Amino acid sequence: MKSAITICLVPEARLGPFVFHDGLEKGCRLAAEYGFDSVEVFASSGEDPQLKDLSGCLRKYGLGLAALGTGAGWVRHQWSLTSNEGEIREKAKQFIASIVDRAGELGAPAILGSMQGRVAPGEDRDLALAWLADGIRQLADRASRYGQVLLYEPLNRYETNLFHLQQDGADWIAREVGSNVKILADLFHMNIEEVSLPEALRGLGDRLGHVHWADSNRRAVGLGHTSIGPIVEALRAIGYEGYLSAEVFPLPDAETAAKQTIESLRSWKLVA
Ligand code: LER
Ligand code: MN
Repeated sequence: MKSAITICLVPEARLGPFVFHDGLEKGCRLAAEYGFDSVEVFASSGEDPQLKDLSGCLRKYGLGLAALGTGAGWVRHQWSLTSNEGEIREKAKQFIASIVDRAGELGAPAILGSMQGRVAPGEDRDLALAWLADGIRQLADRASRYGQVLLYEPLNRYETNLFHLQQDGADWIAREVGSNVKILADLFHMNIEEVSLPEALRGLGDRLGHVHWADSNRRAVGLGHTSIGPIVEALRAIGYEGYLSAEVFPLPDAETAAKQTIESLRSWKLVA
C-alpha cells in the first residue's frame, strides 16, 4: 500500500480535516521529510493557480499525487450534483470536470465527496439519485480519457442523506452508474455509520479505490479509539494496494499528525 497526506490550498477550508494548510511548497516539503509517498491536494478549483506548480513540486520532492479533492465547489459555492436547480448541477459538473482534467494530466483520480450533495427538502429521492448517476457517469467517462477512475465517497449522516454505508454506495454505483468508479472508504465516516469497519471493507473487495486513513475522532490514526488491527487484516485480505491518505485534522498540530500517521502506517507494516 502507499502513504499519502493531505494539503489544503483553500483558505475557506482552513478549519477542515486536512493536515497541511500553509501552501503547496511547504506541504510537499514536509510530506517528503516525514517519508510519505504522495500527497492528496484540496484545491480551490481546476483553475487554482497553485496547481500550475504541482507537478514541479512533486518532482522536486520525489512525491506522487494520490488524488485531487473536489469539495471546494461545495465549500466555496454550495454547488452539488444533486442540487434541485439544473444550472447549479451544471456548474458542479463543470467544476468537477476541470479537476478531473488536472488530476488526469498528473496521472491521478479526482474525489467526489461533498460535491455529491444531498436530496433537498421536499425533493424526490429517486430524481436526485438519477441526477447523481448522470453526473457520475459523465465524470467517470471523462476520467477514463486519462486512464483514471472517479472515486466516490460515501459520507456520514451529518454530511449527506444519499449513501452512508460503503455497501449501499458501492451496490448503487454497480447497479445505476456502471464502470470506472471506485469507492473511497473514509474510516472516519465509517466509524459513525458501519456496524463493522473490517467487514465493510471486505465487502467492497476490488471496488475499493482509496482510503482516508483517519481515527474515530478524525485525528491521525492512533490518536482515537478505532481498532486498526482488524482493518489492516481486511485490507490485506482483499488485496488492497492503493493509497492510505491522512485526511485528518492537524491536531494537536500538523507535524504531530503527520508523524503519528506515518508511524501508524509503518508500525502495521503497511508502507516501508
Ligand atoms: C468530507 O467529510 C470528506 O470526507 C471528504 O473527503 C469529501 O470531500
Ligand atoms: Mn474523506
